[in-house]
Amino acid sequence: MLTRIDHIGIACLDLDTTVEFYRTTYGFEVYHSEINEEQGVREAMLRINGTDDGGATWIQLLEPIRDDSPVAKWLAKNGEGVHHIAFGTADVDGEAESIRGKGVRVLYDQPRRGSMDSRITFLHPKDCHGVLTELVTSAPNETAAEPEAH
Ligand code: CMX
Ligand code: CO
Repeated sequence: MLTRIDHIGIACLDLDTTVEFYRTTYGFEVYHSEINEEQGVREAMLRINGTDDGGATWIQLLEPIRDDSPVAKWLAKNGEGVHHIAFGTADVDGEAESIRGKGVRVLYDQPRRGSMDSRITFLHPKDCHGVLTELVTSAPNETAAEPEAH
């Protein structure tokens, strides 16, 4: 079962400037930031709200660290904006297999490491009415985090 919107992924040209916009305009704080080499991004996770399945909903701000990364390619074509949506589930493996069985291309054979030690996979946007869609199972202790100092 997919039980929440885990995050909205937003591609940006300058992570620090974009984080500052979200803080000063909306009051959202960064709870976590990291570089994910495999995905080719520097990212910040802004916690928006907890959810009734025990998880949370986030804004994921993404700045590319390599010109050949998916986010860099997308930015070059579209400019800044909403890059993907992610649904949360307790069982990313089972959901991915079930959705694959419905004829939707799942991009990874096995889920990979995502933000905050989550496990993630992606569905091809061309099979999802133009929306790059991520499936996420969070690490158990994810929501215990406090905002980062700034
Ligand atoms: N949303 C909607 N459509 C998208 C898209 C996106 N984010 N990215 C690409 N597309 C569309 C393109 O517009 C293009 O459509 P047209 O053929 O009509 O022009 C088509 O998909 C192919 O796009 P492309 O630019 O040629 O890009 P690639 O095929 O090389 O890669 C994809 C597309 C989805 C396979 C690649 O972006 C990918 O592997 N994404 C998953 C990984 C990822 O995005 N990581 C960053 C986030 C990490 C995280 O969330 O933690
Ligand atoms: Co994401």
